[in-house]
Amino acid sequence: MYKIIGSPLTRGFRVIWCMEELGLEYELISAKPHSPEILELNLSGKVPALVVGDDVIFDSTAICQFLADKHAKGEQGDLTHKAGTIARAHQDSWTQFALDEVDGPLWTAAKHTFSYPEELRCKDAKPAAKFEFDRAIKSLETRLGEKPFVTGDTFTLPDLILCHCANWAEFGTKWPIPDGNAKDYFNRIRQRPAYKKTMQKRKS
Ligand SMILES: N[C@@H](CCC(=O)N[C@@H](CS)C(=O)NCC(=O)O)C(=O)O
Repeated sequence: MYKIIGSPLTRGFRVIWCMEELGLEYELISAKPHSPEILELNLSGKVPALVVGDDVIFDSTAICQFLADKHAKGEQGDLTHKAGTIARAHQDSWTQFALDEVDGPLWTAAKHTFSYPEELRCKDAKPAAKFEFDRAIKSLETRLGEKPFVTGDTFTLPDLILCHCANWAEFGTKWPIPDGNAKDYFNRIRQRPAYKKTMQKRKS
């Protein structure tokens, strides 16, 4: 059985949600960053990690893509398009967008608010990161258009990562998403049963 190390209050949320979408069995070790449970596996102390047999995989997106590649049942469903297709190239492009342009500014803001030692925190970093985040949301609104999900009709991994980032922004950093198609898109995704199940774990 898969073992997830990392709390649902962290990017571990993405991995739990992914498991729920795929209907997989897993054990959750709800460990905080730099806790003994993660340091035993990852010297950087970063969560999440996935234990697969004798191996350990780091990085939430790599873990989720691995799980989707391994367990997707449909031709183009279950979180991922098939490797080597144009649809997958667009999906991977969206994944990079989510990480570079949406996760990136959120992480910068977090580092300069609580993660870095106080003497390294820069007071101008947060507004600059917010500028970058707002620009990314505008770009999402334009590129998404009327589509239900970023790659079209199918819910894929970048939708999951983008929605996790939207939660991080709205509920954590307190950066609102303006009314419009991006906000509607996030609210639609939040209706998914696997998302609701994951949210329950976050609260319990
Ligand atoms: N790219 C990694 C980032 C992992 C990461 O930075 N996790 C945070 C918690 S969400 C952490 O453990 N931070 C502790 C640190 O940076 O030292 C992923 O997606 O898993």
